[in-house]
Amino acid sequence: MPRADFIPLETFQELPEEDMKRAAREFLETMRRRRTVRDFSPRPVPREVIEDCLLAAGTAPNGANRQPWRFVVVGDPEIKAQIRKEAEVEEVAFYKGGKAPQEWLDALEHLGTDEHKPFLERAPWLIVVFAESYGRQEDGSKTKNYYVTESVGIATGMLITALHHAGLVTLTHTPSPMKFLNDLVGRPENERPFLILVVGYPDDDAMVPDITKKPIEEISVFIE
Ligand code: IYR
Repeated sequence: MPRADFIPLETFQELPEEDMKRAAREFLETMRRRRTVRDFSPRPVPREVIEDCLLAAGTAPNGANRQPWRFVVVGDPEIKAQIRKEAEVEEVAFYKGGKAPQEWLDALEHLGTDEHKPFLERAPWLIVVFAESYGRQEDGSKTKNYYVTESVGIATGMLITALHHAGLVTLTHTPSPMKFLNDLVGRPENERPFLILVVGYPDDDAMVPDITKKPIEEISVFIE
């Protein structure tokens, strides 16, 4: 790769310390309102909003700026129904077919999840996130990507944050294995399904588990 041109950093905005503290606290409050939701409303969400949130996700830092992600946004009811059907086959094997170890089922118990995934049809959009394991040059030869999992994980986190900020709810769904998604949405073999992000409005009577997040002492160590 030829060296990029370098330009002055003109987008950085410093905040006075008081404003910085307020901004950090307010954003914490915004993020504390985010909940993973499983009860979706069928209300439509404009495609434009999804596109802007995807562009926000696409600003993520990533290995060698390869941007090794591909977001397949499914609104087509028939494709959604097929995704639900195939995901539920895997989920039945997981929950009922003895595939999940008892320890894993015990860990999920408090969330009340099961093999039924109606949200895959009911929510207006499914964003199938693919990780591009390697790239292809025009002549067909492979190019390496770097830190693919980290990069796609960061971009997905930013996508979830952008959608929450836009007033929507999401569910990160990971049927396993997910290879069926390549065929259903027509992605090549160098792209690996990462997760499905279910996006929309919550149902009026949506319920969420009464769970808490760890406090600062449990999630951090400061060495000053
Ligand atoms: N993929 C299954 C199981 C599942 C696994 C974990 I780890 C969760 O946090 C939630 C569910 C499902 O979607 O039900």
